[in-house]
Amino acid sequence: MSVESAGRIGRGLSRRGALVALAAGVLAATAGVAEASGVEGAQIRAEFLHAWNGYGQFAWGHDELTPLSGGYSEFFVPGRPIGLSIIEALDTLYVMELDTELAAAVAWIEQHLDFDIDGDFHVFEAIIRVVGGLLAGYLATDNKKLLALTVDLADRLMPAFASPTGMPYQYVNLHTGAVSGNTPPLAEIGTNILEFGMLSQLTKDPKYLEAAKKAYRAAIAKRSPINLMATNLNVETGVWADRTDLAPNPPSDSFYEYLWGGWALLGDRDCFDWFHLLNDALTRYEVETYRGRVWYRQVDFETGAVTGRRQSELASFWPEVLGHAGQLSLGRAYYETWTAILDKYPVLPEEIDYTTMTVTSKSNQFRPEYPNASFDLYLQTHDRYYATTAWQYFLGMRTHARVPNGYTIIDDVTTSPMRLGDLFPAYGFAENFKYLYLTFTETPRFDRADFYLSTEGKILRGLRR
Ligand code: DMJ
Repeated sequence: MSVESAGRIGRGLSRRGALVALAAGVLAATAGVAEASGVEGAQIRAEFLHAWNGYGQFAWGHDELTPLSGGYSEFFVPGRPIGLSIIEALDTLYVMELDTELAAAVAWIEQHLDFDIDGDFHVFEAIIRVVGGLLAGYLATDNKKLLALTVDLADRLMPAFASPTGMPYQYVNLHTGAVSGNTPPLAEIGTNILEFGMLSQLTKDPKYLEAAKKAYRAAIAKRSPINLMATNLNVETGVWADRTDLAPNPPSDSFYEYLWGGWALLGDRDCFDWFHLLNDALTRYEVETYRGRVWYRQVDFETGAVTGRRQSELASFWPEVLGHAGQLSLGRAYYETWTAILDKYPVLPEEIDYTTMTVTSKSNQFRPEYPNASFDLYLQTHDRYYATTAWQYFLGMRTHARVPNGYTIIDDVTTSPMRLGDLFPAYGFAENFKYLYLTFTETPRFDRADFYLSTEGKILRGLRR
């Protein structure tokens, strides 16, 4: 497909229909209404299409849109696009019933996607974004080419797991198999079992799941006597490079998320036991109430001594894991902490020091973690508080991050108006709009009672054809 014709692929709601829906939504928001009525879902879908059409017009086939300049950038290797935004969007297009757009996306992948690239791919990002995206696309469409491409990429990534410990190197050259980066953080070591576990189930080849389990086992063996973990591990020697346990903040966050997921999606009993072992220690040593709010402080992994009191926005997904894992009241309290910050900053800053409530990182990279928690907690509890606050997030996002060519990151959320950056991260097509849409919309294409989404918002269980 040419760039010109691709630029016109996004349709769905007519412009007039979208305006009517937007007007209706303003009224609904004013009245404090927020539940699965369909009105909110139509607005969210219209905003997704606004972003998708910008990508289609200016960046089709490239990895990510730069909406202010009307251009694009590549994510993994300079000059070697893989259509990352297309891959990330597949199951979102499906659940939003954007079938014309989905057909164009799949056609692009069938005609253009080729992983024989002589360049270093970031293993963690390739797994959560690309392996996960293609897998979810396959589950949505039953298109065998998508599964074949998933297997091809996973096989090219497998050399990363051939370290002396079984924990993955950070980079693999997809053409030569050469590896590099020997001291990844925990998220990069553990965030693969869901995608690889599903791939083992679909291919009936256990090697992917076995590699993921071996990596987890090796890392968890390095926990301290009080069951805390530091952050970066050398995959060749198995020696920690630091001493701080900062979970559920990055770059440890999804290491813990995927332990729960290994149980919830794959039924892996080791993951269940490991999750509780480590999470009990986090709850004991890190959770504190500070000025009336619940936070996770940073601690020395051997002594439990406090080393820091900063909180990353990326930790705001964690309440949903707590809810699933039997700590709903702690999850709600931690979610309320983030809602209090959202009350002050309609787009959350990347990081704060909660002793002074000072913003220590003023940007927002179009982050999806807060509505991820809203979505999961709403579907777990049916408590309208989570839908209402998800809507609050949506209004902040639409007010401050919307630009003529789509949506964009924000460089400074503390200024008025907020200072914009020039990038629409591909995960925006996988996460923010999807969580919001599924919070407010009942569709026969998604099972609201039995689902599991990956850290990148890929629907690995719950798609209905
Ligand atoms: C996403 O790529 C994933 O959610 C990942 O686990 C960390 N966060 C980014 C988006 O903020």
